Amino acid sequence: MATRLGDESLGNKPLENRSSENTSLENRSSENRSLGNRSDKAGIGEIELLQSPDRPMTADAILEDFTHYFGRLLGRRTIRTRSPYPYQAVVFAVRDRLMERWGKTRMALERNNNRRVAYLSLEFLMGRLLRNALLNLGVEAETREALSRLGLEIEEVYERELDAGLGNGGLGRLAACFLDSCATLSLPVIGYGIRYQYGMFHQRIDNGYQVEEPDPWLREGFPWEVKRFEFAKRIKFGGRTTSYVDSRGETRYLWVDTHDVMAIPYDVPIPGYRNDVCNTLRLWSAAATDAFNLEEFNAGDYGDAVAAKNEAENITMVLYPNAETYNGQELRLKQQYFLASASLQDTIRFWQSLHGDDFAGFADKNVFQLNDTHPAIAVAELMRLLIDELHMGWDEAWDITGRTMAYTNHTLLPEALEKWPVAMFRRLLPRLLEIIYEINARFIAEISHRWPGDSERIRRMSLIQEGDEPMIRMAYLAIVGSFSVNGVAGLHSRLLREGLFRDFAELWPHKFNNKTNGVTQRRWLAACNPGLSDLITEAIGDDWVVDLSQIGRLRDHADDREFQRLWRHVKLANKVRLSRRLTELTGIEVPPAMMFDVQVKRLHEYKRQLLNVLHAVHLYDRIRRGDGDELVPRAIIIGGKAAPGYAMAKRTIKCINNVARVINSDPIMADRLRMIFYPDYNVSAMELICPAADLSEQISTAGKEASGTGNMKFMMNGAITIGTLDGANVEIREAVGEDNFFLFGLNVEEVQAMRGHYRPDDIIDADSDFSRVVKLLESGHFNRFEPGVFDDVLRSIREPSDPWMTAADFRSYVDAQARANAAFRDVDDWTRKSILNTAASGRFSTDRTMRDYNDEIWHADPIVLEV
Ligand code: 26Q
Repeated sequence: MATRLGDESLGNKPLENRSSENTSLENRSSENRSLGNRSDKAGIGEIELLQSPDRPMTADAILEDFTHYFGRLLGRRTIRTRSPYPYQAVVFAVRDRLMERWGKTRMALERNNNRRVAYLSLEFLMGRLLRNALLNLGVEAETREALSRLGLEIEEVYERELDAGLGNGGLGRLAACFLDSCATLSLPVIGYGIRYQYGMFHQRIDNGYQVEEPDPWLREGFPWEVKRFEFAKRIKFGGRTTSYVDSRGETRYLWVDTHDVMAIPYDVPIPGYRNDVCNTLRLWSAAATDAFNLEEFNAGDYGDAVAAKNEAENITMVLYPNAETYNGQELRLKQQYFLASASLQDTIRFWQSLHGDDFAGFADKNVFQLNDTHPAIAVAELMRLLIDELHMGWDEAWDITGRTMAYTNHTLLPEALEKWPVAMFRRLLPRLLEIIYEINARFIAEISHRWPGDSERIRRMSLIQEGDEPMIRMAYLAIVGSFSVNGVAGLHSRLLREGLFRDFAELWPHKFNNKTNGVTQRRWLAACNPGLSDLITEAIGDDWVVDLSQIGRLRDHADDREFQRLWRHVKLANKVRLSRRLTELTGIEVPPAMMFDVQVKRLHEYKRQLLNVLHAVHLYDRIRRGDGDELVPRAIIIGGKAAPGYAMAKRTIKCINNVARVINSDPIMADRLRMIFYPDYNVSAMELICPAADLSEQISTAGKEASGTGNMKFMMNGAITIGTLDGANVEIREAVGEDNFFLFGLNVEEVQAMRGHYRPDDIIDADSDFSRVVKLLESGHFNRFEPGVFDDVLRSIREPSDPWMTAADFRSYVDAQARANAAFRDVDDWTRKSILNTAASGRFSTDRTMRDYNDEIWHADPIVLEV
């Protein structure tokens, strides 16, 4: 019935050309592991090399391997600390140890025939990998020792690694934390993503303005990756569709005259924490089908041939730096389809290598988790592969699709919901458009059956939004094609059911569920905050590293004066470390005794960095007018990137920098108030920042932040949150107790109730502090020689239609800040609150999140390695 889907799956390629998979690791049966053992499995000889004995995990052996790679692979003789080579040699030494575990994990997956999860994401914001690999392997001390014998400090080597910034923010970092937790829980999860040649842009601040610079993170090579050319896939674009009736009288569809691109996988190892499991992140890179296109060469079209190669490779050239808004660029749609098709073909190829053409059990053994709608085209692509390439009937294919796809939503903002023009689909992916139309026709029939005559409902729920420019609603495609739809915090999931996806929740209530986000405590506490980590382990043992619920036992120490003193000592050391870095970056001195009041996240109006600025100006105003005696010295630290096309967000950065400049150059403020914009905020910056924070700013308009995960990192490191009842803040406050959280602002219902009769001017006029702040800003005090630069930003606050209702929450925010200020003055009590925050962070581990996904969505059995 079905034909075999080869690695270069083109229905019209002869079968003989598709035999490369027979040499794949996946095909090596576990019985054949002696040196030179031949087998005739699959009719083609395999020669399996005897595994060399595992490399010892000792300082001696690591040093030996380091020396080998440094000299013989990298061809170096002299160690220069600032060169990338010591770092690379360490990675190669560590990678040897990962390889053994990687191979064993792959064999176990094959042997156990586990249900497997493919996590499909356009973003994996991995950051640096070395420190976490050493931590998880348990060889940090040994590696430190090996390097110190060479006169190298391991910290300097860590610093030499560039961030793998293949993501924008929360959604991408969440995917990276998920991978760490899945490997640690031995869950059979493979991450599928894109190997962008340029990751998230670097941000430079020039006269207060953001300037974007490219991120050529692969320039010196990425020593973690392994190219797996043998698993390359062919991806089609363009062309047209035709149909014919086959010998059995069935209509078959062909997608022809396409412009094909190759997807080349690069694998990155994902080690679990001391469990010998090593999972895979498979990143696809685009390449031309034939680098040397013979026909075009022979025709003398050398230029055209090379230009075509360029166009193909453009697909994975750059990460789109948008967060929370989509913009309908064609290349972005190509990226999405490229990822979806390559990853699905890969999964099908793996299935066929074990089961041949029998797809009966496929849906029981595979799940595709869609990280937002970005890879949602996978719903239609799986249908296409099953129907067109494997010759399955519609019903059988739809059954498999609907039993394997699961969709996670990450946003409530309507402007962030992806919609692609039908016309663009017709041009780029004509066969997928046909399939989406067919899915929609059948779906609409289902609605009509359930609600006869309700044409308004059909219009609302249709996958196609009608109008001058008809659009495909990707979220609806994802919902219709999935068995599970989840939000990322309790409040967010409720709002999805009651608002954005209400019609769908009414139709399929069983699909909707919540999975509250988390962060991995291995990176976000153990690795980034060794001081606190050691202190915690001394108090309660080290089980928390793999079982964060244990951290609750810290509560018993919250009132212990000596423990409090040690806790403060660690926090101060972390603040000294951050303070030094701030001075390096900005030239500004920040006394570590100050309260470190931190807001780091993408710039967006809904996150309300402006509200933070209003408070900063208010403090400045109070100190200037001599009303600042009760104020504790405070450093307001703000960091984050604005999407290059988001004018208002970029103006906000300028505004922060200008206010900061005035504050920091006023001698009266010197020891009382500092304001810093942290340039080029990224994963590695957060590893330095969150251990040093006292106050965590989570101040979005209620109902707008899906979850937040920075809030969890700060909490875990003993910062206290000032925040609204939004996203996971709600659950953070429940966990830590209302006394240990500075709550302010309208809740979701109050925000909704105020719409329509919101009068910001009246609010400002009725509040003298607020009036003074606005007057200062509007007077040009912070933009003396730059008239008008803040007009748009300031106008937005006075707008009755301001969706973010910044003015509505000003008073309540300032009051909450005053409570934080008072609390900070009571050193012991603040320390107690800090300890209680860390102690209450147990629920916010991605280990818990991943257990929830697995128990309620995936139902995969853990990997069992051969003993
Ligand atoms: C879409 C189309 C075209 C180009 C870019 C995009 C795009 C890219 C990234 C749209 C959105 C994003 C990122 C969204 C995001 O990071 N959302 C955050 O997800 C976190 C993890 O669940 C939550 O904690 C945050 O609340 C949510 O804002």
